[in-house]
Amino acid sequence: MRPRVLGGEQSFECRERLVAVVRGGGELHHTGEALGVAGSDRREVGWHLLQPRRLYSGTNEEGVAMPWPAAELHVHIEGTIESEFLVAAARRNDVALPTYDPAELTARYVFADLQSFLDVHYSNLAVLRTERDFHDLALGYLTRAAAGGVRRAEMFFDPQTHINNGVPIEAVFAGLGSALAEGRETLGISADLIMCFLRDLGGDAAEEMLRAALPFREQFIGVGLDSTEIGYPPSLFTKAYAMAEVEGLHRVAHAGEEADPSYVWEALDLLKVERVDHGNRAMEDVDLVARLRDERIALTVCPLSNIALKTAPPALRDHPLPRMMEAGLLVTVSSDDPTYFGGYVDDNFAAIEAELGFSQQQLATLAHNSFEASFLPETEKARLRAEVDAYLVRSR
Ligand code: ES4
Ligand code: ZN
Repeated sequence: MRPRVLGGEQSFECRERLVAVVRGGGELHHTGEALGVAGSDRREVGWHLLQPRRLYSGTNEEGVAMPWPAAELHVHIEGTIESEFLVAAARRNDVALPTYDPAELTARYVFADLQSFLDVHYSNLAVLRTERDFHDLALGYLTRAAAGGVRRAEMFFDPQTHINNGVPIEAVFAGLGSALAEGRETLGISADLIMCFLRDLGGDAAEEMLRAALPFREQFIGVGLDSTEIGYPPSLFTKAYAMAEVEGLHRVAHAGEEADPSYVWEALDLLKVERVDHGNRAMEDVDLVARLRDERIALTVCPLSNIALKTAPPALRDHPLPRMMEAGLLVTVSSDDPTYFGGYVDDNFAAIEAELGFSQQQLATLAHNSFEASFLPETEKARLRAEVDAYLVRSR
């Protein structure tokens, strides 16, 4: 058992159990033990954190506590790299780390702002070298996400980082693609990829990246924009997003995480985004709030990320999430980079319930919104919203 206390001034305490995702005889198990899976049949797929069930306030038909059914619309697959996985991949690929003690690595995940996080995050990614690394990373996340109630994941990945590390783009797509297929088959989780451009590499690099990814067009459903925000406004990426639109790709972008509302306006007007990632600072501009509300543009808010990166007040109880919902915005809750920020989607839901005092009805609205704002077909959205309704009835 490894207790983990979320940082800052939060009183919310989240206890999790570190669990290995183990494959034996073709089946996936999540367990800290070998589970009787013997010898060469056993392979650790990844290390992810499983939530004990007692934090969940709803139940299944048998009365067993269960996490809310939800879609995760804002998760960077690279940000799910648990320290144990990081160490295992570093050893396997002969990549140097500052320490090989997973607990020590995790203890260093204390950040002053977005950039101080990105520096650690991108430096850690040097351990990802092979198709297997990408497969194991994504399958570990999907296993953990499914255990936490995620029915649908729209996952960001940063191919420019891996290409710059000397990894062939084929290995990235092959590893992620096979993990998604396996997740669908063995876990029943629906998942797709959104390719992010690194904004600090600029617009020309984004266009070049998109052209290089077009042979793999069927393996991703959209484009996004991440990394350092301030100084790299959406306007730099107008041409890359226009190319993406021609290709029939969905368009989202991080905006208003650290930078002012003009970045959100640009993302809407110039990039024609269908969702805004974070978007917290949109609340500073009443005209922008009205536009987002009227056009039903979703904001993928990440409460534990905001606390960890100081893009929201230090205590979760002061988070703007309730005000965003009261303003009529289509708000969803996601984990962003769960390894670094202290939790997965279900942990974010549990934290909101504990610290913001959200009612079951309010949590159901967030779960509903997550499916509504997803890129799933309408029939799938309706089926999953009905699942939320059934959960709500049992949770009262
Ligand atoms: C990110 Cl929290 C956040 N913001 C911007 N870019 C990112 N990449 C990974 N996490
Ligand atoms: Zn993000």
